[in-house]
Amino acid sequence: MTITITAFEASPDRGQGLARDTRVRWALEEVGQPYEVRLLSFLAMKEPAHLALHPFGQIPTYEEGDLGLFETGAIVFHIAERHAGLLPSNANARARAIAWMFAAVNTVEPPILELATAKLVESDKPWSEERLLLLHERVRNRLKQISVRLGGADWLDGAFSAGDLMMVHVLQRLKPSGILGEFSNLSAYVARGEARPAYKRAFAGQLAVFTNKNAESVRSAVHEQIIRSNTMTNSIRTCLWFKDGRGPEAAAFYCALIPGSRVERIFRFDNGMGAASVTDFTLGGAPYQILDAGPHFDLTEAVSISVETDDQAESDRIWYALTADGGKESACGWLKDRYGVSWQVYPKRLTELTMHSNEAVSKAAMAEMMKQKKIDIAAIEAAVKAVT
Ligand SMILES: N[C@@H](CCC(=O)N[C@@H](CS)C(=O)NCC(=O)O)C(=O)O
Repeated sequence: MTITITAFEASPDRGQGLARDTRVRWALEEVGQPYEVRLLSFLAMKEPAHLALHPFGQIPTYEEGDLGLFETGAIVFHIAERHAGLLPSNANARARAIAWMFAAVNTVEPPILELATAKLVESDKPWSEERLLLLHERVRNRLKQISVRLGGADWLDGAFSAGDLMMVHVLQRLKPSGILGEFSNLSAYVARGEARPAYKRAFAGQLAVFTNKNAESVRSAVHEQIIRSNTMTNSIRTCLWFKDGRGPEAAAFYCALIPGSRVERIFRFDNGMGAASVTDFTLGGAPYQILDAGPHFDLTEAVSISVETDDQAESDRIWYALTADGGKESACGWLKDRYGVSWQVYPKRLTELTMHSNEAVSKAAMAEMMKQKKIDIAAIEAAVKAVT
């Protein structure tokens, strides 16, 4: 009977193997069962067809004939029960291996996920540093306990089992944090898991999805789904990539600041590394989107929001609000706001003068503008007057 599992069409971890289909792929590779993979977009995961299979609208799922399963613990357990290679035949050893599977998802994974989520979405909070210390300590304690139990052994309880498979995959998420590196036997344990041929095949399989689709589709998969949705009114938007979980907050701030703006909708999802979101909004009539989905890209001055205002007073109002609370003045009417987005803010008189048909006027206006940070239109008018 064909086995079909589901996985992210565009995994937010960009093929690092953290998405949980990797552990199911690994289990199937260990027991030598062929399988097919159905790739899902974030929105398809929340549609009725997938919800019938997975009540929480997540990946992975497992289908085999009439059987539909969700939860990686249950899926890997099912695979291990049906096929030799992942659970010992001795009844007590088998029960202990199953205990390690539960320990991985029930006792070890929750604090690790909490730490990852706190780093991703709470780092701007005033209490973040204190909370991160606490969460690090909680994770460190768990690792200490596993490290003591593992000691110098290769695996947690005798031969490699489904318990090790689950534990190694859970611990992998900690690799970038450096905490795992504090425990040399645990680092070696994870490396030992990753060196298994079955793991390598599973990793390559999930990486191929990312490589085939490339980074572009991480963004476009979400965007495509939004275009298809009924609530969409505009099909073209400038999309800004955020990575710190403050996308919805930024959109609300911009909309409160610029007349004729509104937040149209916020779509939140868990991208496997923590909370992510897509915020559609209209800024002074222009459609924008913020895709806030992890640390892959940085904002840059190469993309800026250009605001032409009626007069100096309106420019000043917007300028002061955008440069406040961590924003930064740049040159010639440019600034970077507290979220790292670049803006150009200038009264429309500046455009009239710098694009004037009289070259002496446009040159004088341009030369004066180049000296300024916030645009001072009176000084520019004076410079123009001096040459005409
Ligand atoms: N406890 C579940 C967790 C499943 C899970 O969190 N899946 C993530 C991907 S690794 C997901 O689908 N996230 C998207 C979402 O929740 O919307 C399991 O082990 O299967």
